[in-house]
Amino acid sequence: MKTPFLSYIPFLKALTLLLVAFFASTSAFGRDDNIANVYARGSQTLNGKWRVIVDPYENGFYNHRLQPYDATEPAYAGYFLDRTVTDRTALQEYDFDTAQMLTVPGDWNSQDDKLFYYEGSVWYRRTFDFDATEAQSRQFLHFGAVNYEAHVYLNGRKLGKHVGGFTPFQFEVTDRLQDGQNSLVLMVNNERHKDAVPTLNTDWWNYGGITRDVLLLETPETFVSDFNVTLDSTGEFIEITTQLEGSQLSQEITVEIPELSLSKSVEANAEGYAELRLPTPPDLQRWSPQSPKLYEVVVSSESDRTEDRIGFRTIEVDGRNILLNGEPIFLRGISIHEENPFRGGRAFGVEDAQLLLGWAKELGCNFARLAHYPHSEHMVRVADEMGILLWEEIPVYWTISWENEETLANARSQLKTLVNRDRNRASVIIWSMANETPISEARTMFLKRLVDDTRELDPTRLISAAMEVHSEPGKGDHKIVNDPFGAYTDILSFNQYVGWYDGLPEKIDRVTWEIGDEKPVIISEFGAGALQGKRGDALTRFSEDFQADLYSRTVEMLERIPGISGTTPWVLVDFRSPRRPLAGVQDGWNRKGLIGDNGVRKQAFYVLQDYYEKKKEKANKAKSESEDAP
Ligand code: GCB
Repeated sequence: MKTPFLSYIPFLKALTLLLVAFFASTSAFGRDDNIANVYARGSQTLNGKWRVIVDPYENGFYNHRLQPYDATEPAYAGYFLDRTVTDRTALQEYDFDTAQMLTVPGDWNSQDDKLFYYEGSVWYRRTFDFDATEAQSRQFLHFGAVNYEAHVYLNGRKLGKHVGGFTPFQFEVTDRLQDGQNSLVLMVNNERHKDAVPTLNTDWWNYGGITRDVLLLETPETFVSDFNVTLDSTGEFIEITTQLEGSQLSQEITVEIPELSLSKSVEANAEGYAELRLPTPPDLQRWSPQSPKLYEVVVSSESDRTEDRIGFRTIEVDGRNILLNGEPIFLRGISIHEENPFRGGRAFGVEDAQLLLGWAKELGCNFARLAHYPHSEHMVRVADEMGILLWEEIPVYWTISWENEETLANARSQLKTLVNRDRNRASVIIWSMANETPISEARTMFLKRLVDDTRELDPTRLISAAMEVHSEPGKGDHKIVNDPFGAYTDILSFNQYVGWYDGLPEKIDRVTWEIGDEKPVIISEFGAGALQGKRGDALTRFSEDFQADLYSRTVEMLERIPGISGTTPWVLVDFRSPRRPLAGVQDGWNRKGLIGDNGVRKQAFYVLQDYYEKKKEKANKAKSESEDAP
């Protein structure tokens, strides 16, 4: 018996829906790799005022049967169509043209009191003009970061979806742009999920929104999409790799460092890839915190030219020592959350980076831990300029879903994007895999996978993770660092809170340390909460006096730790955290900053500054003695 054609229709509809959903999801992450150094490209900024619609029920995304509007193409409804109401009889329940505005980059929580606690979806819309006659051949949309999930639409059609709140992503839009006005719409969702990276529970505020730069980039048809220029581990060679993208892949590539009168050409292979290994010019000045020398590097092909400012240095470990340019260095560090206390909310720009890293400089730092997620590219570029070594990390924090393959894929993708973004930055010396993760076989295998990826992507830098400290029952004064994950890292780093979460500060004077393998040691966190201006004796919790006493004792203790190579106390500035409700003291702020949320330095700031000054003097003395030695 023949089946009547009509009975196939629901099946065909379902199939179409499935196919569309499949194609929508395969473009889910836009381009695989981002274009290197977007700031050297011709671009139009899409920062500024965007129209927004707060959509807690996601009415702009789903119909009343909870089917996504963007699963059919063309879509018949959905806020991303950005329809304007032209007819007074039309029934339309949204209108971007009259909606409220927010500034991009910027989180929504700190721009509107009503959104302070909001975790959910917000639609963003911005229109912009594009002049096809003036433009280069190809256009790409670049987002510095959107927290946490972004569905991106251009002129009513979906470009794709991106997951992960702190890493950049791009879409090619060459064939999607219209001559004249264009409508760019994002649905941004910052809900927390158990299986996400980070997971549900963190000690920082979950700022939502388009939190970093948005740019419309242009390139020639075939262009230099990526390059890496670095000193090899011996310091004898400059190693260069470049990648072309487009239809003319076999081109001559030229790399120049004009200040060193260096220029070399090579033929890219059929895949557009080229590599060069050049003897280091004898007059190359190494990058270091004392002398953060950057060179202009130009990479050109027959069809394209791009550039960057790059420093050259080596970093390695030798027993318990970290060697920068072959010399042992003590890392005088500080941990930093990417927040601007003056404006409130997520920090994002060059000025923010100068403010935060300027404070670190004033403290006497030569090192900073960018906690607990990738900070903006501006932070890393400013650190390159200012001479601050960096530890960078991804938000693999506390209780990640170690057994979930998707969670692992998510963490791997965030790490890869971060490494690709920053591998030309001399300031970055450490990639950190995780923070305070509970020991288990599944956890260690998860992190080991991240280590393997990182070593493959970037064999030139050191690997670490902020691990935890343990004590045997009844022996609380004896601290042991023996996390099995330490076997895979180059540095043993751990957070410890003796005197704050673990006893009172006098305990610091008593503790003894047993630290695993013969590797350099970094105390990646210690600290105490203090409300700026609150006074008391050294035992009064949340007083500046308590915090200063804890710092005095801890810096003395550091000197008793075998192999200590540096520290990044917790933390430069007070930062927002929902875990800190104590009224009149915390009021939603983690108060462990050395600087209050009003920008005023606390007493402990000066204790650490003093310690760093002495460490610096000691290092200089040792250096001049060794130089004087016969
Ligand atoms: C930690 C975490 C950090 C917290 C800090 C604290 O160990 O790594 O994210 O903010 O302690 O203040 O408790």
